[in-house]
Amino acid sequence: VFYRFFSDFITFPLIYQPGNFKALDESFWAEIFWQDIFYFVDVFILVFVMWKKKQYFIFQTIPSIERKVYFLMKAGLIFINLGISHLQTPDLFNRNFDREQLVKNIGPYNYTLYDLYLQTKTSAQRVFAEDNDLIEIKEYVDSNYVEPNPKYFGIAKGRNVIVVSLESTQNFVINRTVNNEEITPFLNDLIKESYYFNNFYHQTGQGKTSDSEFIVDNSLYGLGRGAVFFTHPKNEFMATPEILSNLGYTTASLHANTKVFWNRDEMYHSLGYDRFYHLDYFDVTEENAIGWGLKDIHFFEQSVRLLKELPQPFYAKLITLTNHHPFVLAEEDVFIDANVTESETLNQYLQTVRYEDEALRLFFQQLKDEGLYDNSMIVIYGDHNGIIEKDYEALSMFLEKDYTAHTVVEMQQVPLIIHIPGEEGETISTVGGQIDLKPTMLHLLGIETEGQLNFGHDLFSENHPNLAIFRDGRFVTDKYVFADNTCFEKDSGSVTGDAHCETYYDIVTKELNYSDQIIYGDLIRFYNKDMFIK
Ligand code: GP9
Ligand code: MN
Repeated sequence: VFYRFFSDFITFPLIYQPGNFKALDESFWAEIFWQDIFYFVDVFILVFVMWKKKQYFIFQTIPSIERKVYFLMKAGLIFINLGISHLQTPDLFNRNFDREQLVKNIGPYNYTLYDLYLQTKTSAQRVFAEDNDLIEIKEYVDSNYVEPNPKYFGIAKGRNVIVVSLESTQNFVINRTVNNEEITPFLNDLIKESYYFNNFYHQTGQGKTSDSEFIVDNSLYGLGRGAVFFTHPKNEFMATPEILSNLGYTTASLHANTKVFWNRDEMYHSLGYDRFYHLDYFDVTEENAIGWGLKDIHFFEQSVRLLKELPQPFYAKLITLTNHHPFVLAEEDVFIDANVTESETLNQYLQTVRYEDEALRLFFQQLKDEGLYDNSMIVIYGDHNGIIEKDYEALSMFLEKDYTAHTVVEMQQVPLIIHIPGEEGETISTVGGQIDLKPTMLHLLGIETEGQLNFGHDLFSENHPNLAIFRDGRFVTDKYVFADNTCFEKDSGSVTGDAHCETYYDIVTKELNYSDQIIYGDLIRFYNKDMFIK
């Protein structure tokens, strides 16, 4: 069931965040089928036979020597298996973030043991880390720094920053219609007067929304296993809120869910948020809530009241919720008839996205009414996919594309809209991802980022590397897409020679592993902070 929902294998760190699982109830039941009972048929048969035919079962102690031989042979087999896998795919364990390949090569049982080993290893990593570990990484990051584009540097200087994280919002909904009606009429208009990035990807892993928050604020990758918000909330970071807070901004996060969800209350301290407006600050009633909580329209409305009270300039992040799996809406909130695909989930998704768009329209109106609009920069991005693997085929059909690994990568595109009132805006096709947002935003605010430990690059820079690395090792460049161990041409989607992708292979592995080392080793604590705030 976990794989069905997340297209991923469970890892040990996830087991330590059961608080989140409770809220996933609804999604869990939506993904469980009655046929799943057949997985347990052997257990039923065994219990039945044990009960009826007791004579078949003789319980006796195995002699110690036989036990030893058994375990030795078992261990031997595991090592042979791992050895063969290593020979076949030498990079397998160096790229252990690619769980799909890992499980294919060593099998689910060995994978579980290996994950346990990783769990032990990474837990000890902080203790053994030292300042020298940071030097090589810092050199790598410094050598990849790209200069901001002077045309855009500082164009939003002194403004408030309103970051809106759109739950499960993928880019394919933009400029698309169902039954001749736009799915996102407001956003379609907004992008005409904003910087709209139409080649922008989410890079989240198992930490989903929390990963997107982490990546956006830190310009580091989320972890390959588990969610940083849960595993390393006490680490030292140099996140955007902390940097801005030091420069006199008020920093806040607004989200109408319990404060402990994704361990936000703890993590936000480390990221430098001065204030966290969580569930307790919102007025939630039976009428204004659905599914996971406060409906977006009400969330925005109540948030504007809170924003009005914030000392300016502020950096405020608003996280929406209604467009969350399983995408349920009250009848009065259905603004579009989207019964257009085989998949009921996808149809519902199109409707909840349409609702979210309406909520955004009203939000902008309220910002204007309250005098918060003109002096702000509004950054809107999608946190991660909403449509899961089960519905990829239906989605491919809806998009009129073949269902291939290349199409699945395309589905990982999320919208990024940077709206600066007074600026004309343009559509920009640079290939980038959430990791790029920190330097991009800071440069727009006129704040230098050279010397910071950012793995991303300013999306406006003329030297942006045009590379988006996904947490599982897939990647996209301006010409190629690497997925499912295959190299594709980006535009045509046809398979091309591996050599085109191989050039990026080392960079990708290096970046992901360096970023992990920073988090597991808590390496930023060794960073000389005077160097990064200019
Ligand atoms: C929960 C919200 C959704 O507070 O951010 O989390 P998700 O399941 O999308 O990670
Ligand atoms: Mn989310």
